[in-house]
Amino acid sequence: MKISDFQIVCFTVFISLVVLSCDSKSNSEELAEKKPNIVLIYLDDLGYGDVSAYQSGTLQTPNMDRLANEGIRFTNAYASSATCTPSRYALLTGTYPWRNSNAKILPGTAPLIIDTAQMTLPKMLKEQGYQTAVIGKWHLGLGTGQVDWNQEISPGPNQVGFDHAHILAATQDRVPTVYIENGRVVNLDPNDPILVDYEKNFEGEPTGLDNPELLSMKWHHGHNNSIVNGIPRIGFMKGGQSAKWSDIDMADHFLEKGKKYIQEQAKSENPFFLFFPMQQPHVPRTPHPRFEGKSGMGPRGDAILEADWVIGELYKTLEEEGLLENTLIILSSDNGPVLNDGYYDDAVEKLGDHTPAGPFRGGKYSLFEAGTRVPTITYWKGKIQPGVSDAMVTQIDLLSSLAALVGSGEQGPDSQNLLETFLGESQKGREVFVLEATSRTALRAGDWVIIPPYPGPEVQTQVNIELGNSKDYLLFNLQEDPGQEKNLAAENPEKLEELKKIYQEIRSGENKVEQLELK
Ligand code: NG6
Ligand code: CA
Repeated sequence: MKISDFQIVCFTVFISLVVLSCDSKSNSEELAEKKPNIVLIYLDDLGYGDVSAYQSGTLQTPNMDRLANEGIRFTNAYASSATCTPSRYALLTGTYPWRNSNAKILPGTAPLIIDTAQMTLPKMLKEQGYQTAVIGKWHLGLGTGQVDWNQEISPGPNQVGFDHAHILAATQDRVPTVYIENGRVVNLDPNDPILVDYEKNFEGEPTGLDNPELLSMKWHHGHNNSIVNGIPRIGFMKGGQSAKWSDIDMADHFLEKGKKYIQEQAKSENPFFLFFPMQQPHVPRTPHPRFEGKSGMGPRGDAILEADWVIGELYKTLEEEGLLENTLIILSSDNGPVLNDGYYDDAVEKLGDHTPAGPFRGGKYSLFEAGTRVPTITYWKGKIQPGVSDAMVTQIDLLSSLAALVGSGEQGPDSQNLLETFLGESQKGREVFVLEATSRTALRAGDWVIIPPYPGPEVQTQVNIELGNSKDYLLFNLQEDPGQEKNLAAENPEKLEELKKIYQEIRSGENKVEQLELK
């Protein structure tokens, strides 16, 4: 049969119509298709061994395990610091925290430590058409000095790239113990203004130190200032009664906000970025009564189970909204684990055989591995093939890597583009990394770590954690000795000298990290 001209014309018209109908999608629809949503779940003080997929502890965390087992489980991933504020600073700015002397554990009254002119992860994503939100713990400072908590509080998250912000200002153990939404304290009664001070108490206000009879949780060290909900806190606060949060409902509170945000965004054509920094298992550990006793390890274990449940609920929400195939989920922690961090809460007594630090030495505040080596997972249904990655990646690298994902050329000052590694398409990680712990630094290079000499106690006795302070250089080979038991400095002086040189070059800013070649 011969094909007539008429048939050819009909066929051409048909093809053109098909092409046209595909083309008729709006720009933002196409954008949304190309650019995945990003949900960054960031726990507070969760240790490497606290996630059961990491096969070291005895807690069961099925929801985190699902992400780990069906995504990539990173075994060599680092928070940038062994404490909260510096890690968060590095995560959002792609800058080593030790470059900013203000990036250290902040009081609730500290000013914002991110320059509003600085490039940030949410700003970069916003420029690429993303809606951005932070829901959870902030701890990067607010305002410029003297914050009036009864007025609009600015600058804050909204001024560094977040379209929407529902936060707690600092930590759960620091005042003010209120939620702040887009610069305003939530549920504040103007007739009962909030006053906050970190130096002195307000006359007549009870404190943990003077009024032990009012406490439902006892302080062990620090944490003996104002009492809120029977829990003594760091810092003094007066007023704002109607705005005070309920500690046991905090997980449900942030979950509800997170779910609502995802549901709203599902209706929008733009991709979204949800930064979801959770308060668990930081002190005071106040799991909802439904989780009480569930772990057999006291409130710390129960709070981790609660967090795991929240993560499962967020996952379910993404699933129900049909967003799983178009959402990259990243999960990590801001620093390593601690048991007694200032309250008597049975974390030490009921630990049993659980190993929050996994196979590593130290913990929160420490230059040893457990301070910064944290559980880290990437999950993207249908896009990321399940696997385990031993590549060295750090939270500093998320800025450049996610920029590459969404088609932005942004590069954080110290951030490396490891997108393929984060997506499991490559096993190539960083060569070198300068980690930080309470204003001290150490170098990880290849399989090696050097910790320079630091004065100060070897063990912080109150929290019972080895800090990594020593009179001499410490040198470890992590491949052979992940527990950092054997100091090789004396028997391998060549390696020590090689690493000292690299460390000094990076710290003095002479060399960009990427340019360094390990022998
Ligand atoms: C410390 C607190 C600790 C915790 C930490 C910050 C005392 C004695 N200890 O100063 O309880 O709040 O700061 O933790 O006050 S972080 O995870 O936010 O860095
Ligand atoms: Ca923390």
